[in-house]
Amino acid sequence: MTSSASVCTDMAGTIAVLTIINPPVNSLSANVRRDLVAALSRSVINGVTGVVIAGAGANFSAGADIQEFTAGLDPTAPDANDVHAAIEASPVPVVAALRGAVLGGGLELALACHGRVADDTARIGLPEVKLGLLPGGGGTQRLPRIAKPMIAADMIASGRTLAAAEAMAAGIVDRLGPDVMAAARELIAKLAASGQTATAKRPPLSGLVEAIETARAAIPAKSPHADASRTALDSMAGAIHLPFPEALAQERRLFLGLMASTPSRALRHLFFAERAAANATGVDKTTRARAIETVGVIGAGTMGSGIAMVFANAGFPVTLIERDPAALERGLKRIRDVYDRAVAKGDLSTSQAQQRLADIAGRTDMSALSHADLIVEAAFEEMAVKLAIFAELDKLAKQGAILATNTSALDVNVIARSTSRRADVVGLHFFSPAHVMRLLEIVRAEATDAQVLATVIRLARQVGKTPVVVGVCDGFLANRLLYPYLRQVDLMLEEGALPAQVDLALTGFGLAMGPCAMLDMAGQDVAWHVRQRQLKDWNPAMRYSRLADLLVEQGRLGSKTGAGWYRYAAGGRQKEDDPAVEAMILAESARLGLARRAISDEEIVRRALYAIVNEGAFALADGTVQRAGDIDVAYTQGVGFPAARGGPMFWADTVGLKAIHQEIVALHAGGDANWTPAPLLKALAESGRSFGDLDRERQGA
Ligand code: 3H9
Repeated sequence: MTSSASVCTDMAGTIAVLTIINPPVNSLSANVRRDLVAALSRSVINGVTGVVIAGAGANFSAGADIQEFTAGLDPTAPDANDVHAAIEASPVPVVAALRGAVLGGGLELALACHGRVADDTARIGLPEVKLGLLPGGGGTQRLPRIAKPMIAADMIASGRTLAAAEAMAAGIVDRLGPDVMAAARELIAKLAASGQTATAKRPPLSGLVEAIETARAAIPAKSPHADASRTALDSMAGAIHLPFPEALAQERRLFLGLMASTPSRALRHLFFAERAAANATGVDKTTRARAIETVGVIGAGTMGSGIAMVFANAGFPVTLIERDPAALERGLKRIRDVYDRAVAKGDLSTSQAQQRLADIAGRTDMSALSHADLIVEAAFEEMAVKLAIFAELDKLAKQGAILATNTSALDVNVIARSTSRRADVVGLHFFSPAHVMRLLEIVRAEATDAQVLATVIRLARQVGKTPVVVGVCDGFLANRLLYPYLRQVDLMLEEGALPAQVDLALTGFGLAMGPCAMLDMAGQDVAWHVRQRQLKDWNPAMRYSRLADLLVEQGRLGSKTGAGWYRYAAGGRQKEDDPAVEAMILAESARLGLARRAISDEEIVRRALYAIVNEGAFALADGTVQRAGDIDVAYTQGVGFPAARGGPMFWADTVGLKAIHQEIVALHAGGDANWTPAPLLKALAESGRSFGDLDRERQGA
């Protein structure tokens, strides 16, 4: 055995097995590429009859080292194309042994080999577009020479991953079997007998033109990586009309262009921010998590039934509690309806739906929760109700059970302190609809145990949620930052804008929904309750608009009552502007003596989003949130902020904190305390640093 730092060479008879060792996912960093080329050339010089390339551990390779794209590519190391050229120049067959992740540059490496074998753990794909990139190591050129064109074009444009059997059917994998090394040896023997052909020398399979056009037409207009998908297909088209080396050079050029683009930088930022968000102070990979086998959910309303589905969808047996049998039945029906719709749409098989339904047991007696490892309370949002439930749970839950509340605003410390087991209490703030939205705010109360946090963080990922750990404060993270945003919206309505203009400006920026439509959907009464609470200790120096209160006074609670900022037809599905709302807004401006003025879309976007950024800086300073990246994850996954802009804090960095701070100072000069500049924003702006710099400094600390 010879071994360099990241590639180990073993001899199996006359075959050299080169194993990539670069934990955790064998990304193809500069040292791996360098060591692969060296190990390959050493093997050939030593007269081997074949070479197998494999990955150490569970994965072949998850592709290029994404960090390198930001840190800068090492010009002294061979690039991916150099590695692939060395493989294709090999006088003996080179076979890739695929297991686990075979993604991006990992698949490109395998495509440059003369053959591929896999076991059924292999997950094979070119997900580069999801990072705003395209396969830049020959993937757009070699895949269409190997895989069925429709599948190749779809994989490249959508980033979809194939299971091993699908990859075999598509022509990507030559042999499938449980023992990849045995399969690789057999394939080498066969290739040695028949002679191997470099993939680059093969012609593209026919039908590529049509496949590219089909894939192009299928790119969703609202995809955060639509540009990357289109560019990837442009690159793929090079396989049709350009000689291989020229097509490869074109691919490289297009790849480097995307790599430098803001959407790709934003999507790469979110990739790492999502993973970093799972790290909370005092919790790391060594913190022991508790075993969670059974889950209880209290409350079968919209939230509770959604939460029950989250766990049942991941295979956990769930006990769903509702005191009143009729309310329980309504909750169970809501769940059945969701599964029925999923079956009708072909998203679930009938047996999967039945299994999930069977995993949710409805009960009216809280004592049914005495064996649950995790209990999530999703009852009515009132402190007295929650305290009564936690008092009962304190008596009946087994020792070590995690007691979670799904409150979206109440003080989790107060709830925890009311029990005799404060360390076991945590907030789990799901976003509605709970079974759809990926964001999960994990609210760490003052006494929450590190093991409890570690458990719910791990569990969140297990059930397909993205956890962001936040501290206790009004609105936690996502909602807290929305409050000043919504205040600016109302103030701009008073000054001259109208709901449709505000919504269009912000959806034009890329938000999934404008603020006026969003509140109509969530219910104007929900926001009204929040404002009433906040008004109890309102800072009189903060301008307050009563416009939204007027809506509520008129019974315009949003789509559910047929009217809010808009009026609704067809059971709430069609919204239209309402002259009555415009008249109300104009009358309010007149009452306040405000001369209405034209407000540009740019001003709407700046004022609304700067309010989020400023509050984000306050939340970063007071410890509600650990990283600016956490805010970006929360906003892209919970609030519909466009991922291609990276989240509000990443976006603020692209605008420049100096400019943002200056404008906030100017707005504040008018005397409105809504615009009190966050000291942290000021400090960053004055020292020429960004929120990204702050995260890196905190990580290094
Ligand atoms: C590419 O290949 C471009 C080429 O076409 C052209 C080149 C010229 N690089 O997700 P996890 C880290 S672009 C660096 O938590 P899982 C990750 O940050 C690439 N780091 O585990 C995390 O670190 P930490 C195309 C990477 O089991 C740790 O590994 N490839 C990379 O849930 C564990 O990751 C992709 O887009 C990477 N490529 O999922 C694949 N991948 O522990 C991206 C992972 O410090 N990766 N890390 O937080 C994935 O989709 C998932 O990570 C994977 C594992 C499915 C592999």
